[in-house]
Amino acid sequence: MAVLTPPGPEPLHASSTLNLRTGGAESNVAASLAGLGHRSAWLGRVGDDPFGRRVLADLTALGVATDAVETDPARPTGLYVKEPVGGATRPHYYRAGSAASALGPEPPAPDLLRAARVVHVTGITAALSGSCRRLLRSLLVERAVPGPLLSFDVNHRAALWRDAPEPAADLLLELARAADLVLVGRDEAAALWGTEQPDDIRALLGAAPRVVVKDADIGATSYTPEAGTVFVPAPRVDVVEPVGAGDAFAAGYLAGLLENRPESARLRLGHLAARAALTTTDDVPRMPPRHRLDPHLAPDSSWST
Ligand code: KDG
Repeated sequence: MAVLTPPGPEPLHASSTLNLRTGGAESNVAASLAGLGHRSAWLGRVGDDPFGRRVLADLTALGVATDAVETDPARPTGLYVKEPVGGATRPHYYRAGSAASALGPEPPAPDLLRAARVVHVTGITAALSGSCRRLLRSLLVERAVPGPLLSFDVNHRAALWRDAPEPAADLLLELARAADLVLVGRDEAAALWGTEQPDDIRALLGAAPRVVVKDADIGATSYTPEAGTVFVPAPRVDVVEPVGAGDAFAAGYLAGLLENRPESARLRLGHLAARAALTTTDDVPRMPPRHRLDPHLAPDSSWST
């Protein structure tokens, strides 16, 4: 998506300037993974319009392969506008009928998907349209593309589900239970499923072999067959803006997984990547270089880089 943001804390209606950036959960993850030194590609759809060209240029500049992105001549690029509200950010979405909402029902670029080690999808895509929901069911539930580890970030965005014919809670639970790795916020599990304790969330997602429960500035708990239960507290951060922190965490955790690092190092890399996102108003943070991050992945190392 294209992202429009007022440059300061002023309300949107009083703003005379908007910054143009690129965002969207899945492309944020791809960009942060590239920033951490991994090869990544984004599979999405943009319109044949200036916003679409900007999205492709930004992602390419960030090191993300966009060769398999489809350009739709008939639908516009999705757009969202971020409004600062108090210390929080309210998103305004302009994406009904967007090019991306016409993704699916078949998985795009199946050869590219089959060749990947990890395919990461999120619940935001499930909120966009019926064909997007069928696409995620096909990938996760029916395993249309066998091979890669299927990673799913629940990413519940209530504003996007308002007009959906299916309740978010049921579908997101079905998709999460079908994934190989689930990333979920404790607050979103509470809001969606009324389940708040990490152990209970893990139990609810029973069939998923790997679950990471993120608890904001408290820390993250992972449940995996190899390491059992591992909790890593979050570093202290002076937050500038939280948008994109979950995506950066996912990228850091996935980078640690791709590097076969111990579970606590995966969570630490997730926290360090999230910290980079929390200290910028851009949805995609500039990742610190690996030689500054890697010394902090050992269980007893300090957080300061
Ligand atoms: O996770 C960050 C996303 O919320 C942001 O990039 C916008 O993808 C987005 C969405 O639809 O909310």
